[in-house]
Amino acid sequence: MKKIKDTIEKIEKSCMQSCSKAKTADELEQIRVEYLGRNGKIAELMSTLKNCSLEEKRELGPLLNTLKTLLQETYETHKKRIDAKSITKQLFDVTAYRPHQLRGSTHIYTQLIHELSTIFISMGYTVADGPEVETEYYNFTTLNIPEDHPARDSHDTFWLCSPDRLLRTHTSSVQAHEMEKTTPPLAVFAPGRAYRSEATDATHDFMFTQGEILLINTDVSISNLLATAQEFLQAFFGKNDLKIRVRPGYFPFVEPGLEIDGSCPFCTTGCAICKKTGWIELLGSGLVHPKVLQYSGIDPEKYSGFALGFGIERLAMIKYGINDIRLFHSSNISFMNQF
Ligand code: FA5
Repeated sequence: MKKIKDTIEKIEKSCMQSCSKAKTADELEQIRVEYLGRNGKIAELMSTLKNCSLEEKRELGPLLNTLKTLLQETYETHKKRIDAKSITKQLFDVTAYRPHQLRGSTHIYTQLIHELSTIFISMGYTVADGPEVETEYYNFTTLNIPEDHPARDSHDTFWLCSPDRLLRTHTSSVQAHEMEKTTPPLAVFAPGRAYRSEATDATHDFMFTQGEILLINTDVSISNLLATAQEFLQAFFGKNDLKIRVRPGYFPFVEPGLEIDGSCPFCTTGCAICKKTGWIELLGSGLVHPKVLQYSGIDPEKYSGFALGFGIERLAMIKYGINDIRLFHSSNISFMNQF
């Protein structure tokens, strides 16, 4: 009897030690078989009971049952420990990294907006944001495009089901929001998405990004506008000798309205990009119309300003030689990997 009790104690100790040393599921399984298996140490002890007296059986039986339950629980606890470790290893195995796997990076849209923001911030502008779901008032009316004005038709607007709501057709809609928020002087760069219900082709998309520049102060003149346009284009194309030229343009919210072309950044005598003209159409611009200032409560007798707008994809297409605007949101990995 004493011998059996000693054996019970020894088995308990050695099984628990072995379980806590086990590192793999296989090692633990071997321990389970050794102690709890059909021919294991517990079964062996149970079989010795048949040679004991009834009294001994009454005392040893419950002891053996307690031992069996304890070892079973010890085994379960260590199984959970080993399983959890192997899952963690699968999730965080740093050795799983192999060279040449695809790595994430910022999208070209993000890179362009960051690059443009850096240029304008260095020129003293702040970066502004505005809603893409807009009202007629901010997208058209405050920009001197009243109802029934033919300029509304040229914008191919996506009207939403909610009354008076549309997807903004240009980032000029940010102008009035900014003028209402801040008293002049004011200098903002507003990049963001614009939407037009147009058939798509290599240079037109139904969703594209624009950048809008608005500067309001006392005594703002066309010279300020032209100097800003030239400095911006030189910084963006990385060409200190890039020149600009001006043509008349019509936008109801500026007077006079100007189209600004840049000298071709790729040639001096004419190439395929500038269609052999040496010039590329780059920006729409002009001095802010007095009515636009009045809509936002700014006195046009005291303040003047200029606004300038451009298609961000179109500028990037010229800079990087991209031949189809639809690539920008195509999820085409070979295209994305170039940037
Ligand atoms: C405007 O949107 C004016 N808000 C720009 C402006 C701002 C003028 C401030 C004066 C003062 P426009 O419709 O021309 O103008 O568009 C400006 C630029 O957006 C275009 O030159 C072109 O680069 C880009 N753009 C216009 N429509 C699309 C389109 N469907 N897909 C891609 N880019 C487009």
